[in-house]
Amino acid sequence: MFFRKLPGVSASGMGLRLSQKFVFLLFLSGLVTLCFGALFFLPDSVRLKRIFLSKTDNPPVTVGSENGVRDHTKKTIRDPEHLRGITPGKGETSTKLKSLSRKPSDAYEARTAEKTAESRVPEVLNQARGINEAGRARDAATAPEKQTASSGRVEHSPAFDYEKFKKCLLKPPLGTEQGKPSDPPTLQRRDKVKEMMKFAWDNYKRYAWGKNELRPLTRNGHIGNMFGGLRGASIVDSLDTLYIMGLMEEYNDAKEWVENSLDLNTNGEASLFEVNIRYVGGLLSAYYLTGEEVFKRKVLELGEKLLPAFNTPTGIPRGVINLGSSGTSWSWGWASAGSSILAEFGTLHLEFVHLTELSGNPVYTEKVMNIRKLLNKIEKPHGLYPNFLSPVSGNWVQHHVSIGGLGDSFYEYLIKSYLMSDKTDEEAKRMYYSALQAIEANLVQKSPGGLTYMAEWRGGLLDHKMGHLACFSGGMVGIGADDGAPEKRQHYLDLAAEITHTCHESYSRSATKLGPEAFRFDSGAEATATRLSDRYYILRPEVIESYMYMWRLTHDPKYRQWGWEAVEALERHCRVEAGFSGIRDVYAASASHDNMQQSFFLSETLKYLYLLFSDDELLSLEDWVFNTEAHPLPVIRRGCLQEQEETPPQ
Ligand code: DMJ
Repeated sequence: MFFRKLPGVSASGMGLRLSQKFVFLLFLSGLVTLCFGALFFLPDSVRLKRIFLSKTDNPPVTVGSENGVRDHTKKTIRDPEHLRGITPGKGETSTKLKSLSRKPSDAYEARTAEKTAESRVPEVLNQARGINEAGRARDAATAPEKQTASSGRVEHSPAFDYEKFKKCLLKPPLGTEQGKPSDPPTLQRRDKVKEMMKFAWDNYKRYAWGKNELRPLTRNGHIGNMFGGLRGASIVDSLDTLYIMGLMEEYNDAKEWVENSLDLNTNGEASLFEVNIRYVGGLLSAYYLTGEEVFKRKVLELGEKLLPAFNTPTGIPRGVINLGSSGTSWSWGWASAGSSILAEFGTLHLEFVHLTELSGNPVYTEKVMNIRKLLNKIEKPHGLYPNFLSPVSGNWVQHHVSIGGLGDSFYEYLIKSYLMSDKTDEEAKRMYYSALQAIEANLVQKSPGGLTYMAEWRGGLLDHKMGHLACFSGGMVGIGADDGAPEKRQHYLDLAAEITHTCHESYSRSATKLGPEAFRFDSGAEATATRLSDRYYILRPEVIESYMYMWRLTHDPKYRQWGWEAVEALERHCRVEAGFSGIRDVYAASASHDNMQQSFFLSETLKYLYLLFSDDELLSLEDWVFNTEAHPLPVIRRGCLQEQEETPPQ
């Protein structure tokens, strides 16, 4: 009817009067707005939505880790050479099912699948409280200062007092010649590790200064796409290692670079997890060890840039964030149905609590407590935590459970949150021990040859494989042994020792005496890789990490001996003329190198080796917890700090 020419009415254009045209345009714009608005209500999977809406809701195609650091950040299409075989879960599920054994109580899976389909709405409603809180936290994230000023909720504590903090440490802390072992052979070994660090560092400095990692064969730098335009990952990851080893000239170069060249105003797409564990963790440790203000300034600036990642309906952050002013975030393209990864959003707690500690701004702790709250509340299959969770609905997306890649450091951060709180964070403690109970009931297995291992769980089916990444769990179970039920202390110590033994077996059964990326316990295999794609070693630390913890807990000399075997193997097979390199096949006596000196080699592998050959006072476990990148963070002794507040300076 709008198009009909009315008799006796002067008209122009399509024969409509001016007022009619106006009404028509009004209607049309209303219609367009309505259609656009309706897009928001479509499920994420609808293509139309992906075309029209911003990245925040949609995975990009090519984001991921290029340099093969973690399983779950590696599914990129950019560097296939490095990625081959580093992607558990990718296309594996169906082929594996044949070899998997069924556990008795898997009716749960069917029940949960039905339930997820039928009762999504009520579940979402159940989480309404969490969502509202996430919403509040979201506001704080986008305008932390405004929030601080206006809400009255955020109290900025007085500026962090470094001197008072130092007084609360139990062991004489810092300085460089700490932890020197009194027996000459151990000291010699420690010196050897220090020499390895200097060699790795010097070559990085010479050929790759300011880049993220060194490529030791081609003698150049590697940037990758994990850190969103941030540079110098090897520098930030090395600060604390250089410092505790007393490599002061090198440490000073590193500090100067952070001061003058670490540019946080980048616009790239970064892994929230990797930036957190390496940059935030590295800068925090450097600050706590040295008291140098520059590290505090930088880490607080960086911390603020991470906050927009939490802008989701549940407050569960997405995996990828733009560090620029847009602050958009999205899920990894490879993570099913736009999900977030347990090991990523579950590995923020330690660093974020310390960001609050240093800034006096509670927003960081609120963010991670909100994650904890949701995880605590949500129903868990057999008490287990699956690896994929929707940041939109707050429901599990798949039922793959792993203590290795995708899950690993979430469990680690539960027990370490408890320890870092000076054993006051009872919720973290409860969650850790009940997760461990579920892991023991469902995943811990004994091989026919008597090796204890942690299998993976795929919706009730066991995959008899253990990843190198999962070998951190020997140390984790060990450090938690003292704080569970007293009657279980010995049991946990035994379990920790058994897992560490199995991981050592995965090393000693190879020609190079280095362990593969994943080893299996089926089809006659016992702690060996059966697939070509699992045979590589990229200078990972987890096995040595467990040796270090087990040494500290038991002082059984075998752990130092195993650590030394690893040093010899690294020297023989990974040391090349211009640094250290990963190798492609641990079962081949003559190595084929992958041309990458990972930053975690300097931050973790060499640091754990150095600690293994040092006295226990160096970064005492009473005072420090290590983040998952081996950056030491101090136990927060609230009582002592408060006492210090009350005591007037002499
Ligand atoms: C490191 O970046 C961290 O240890 C992380 O938690 C797991 N993987 C690598 C080293 O293997």
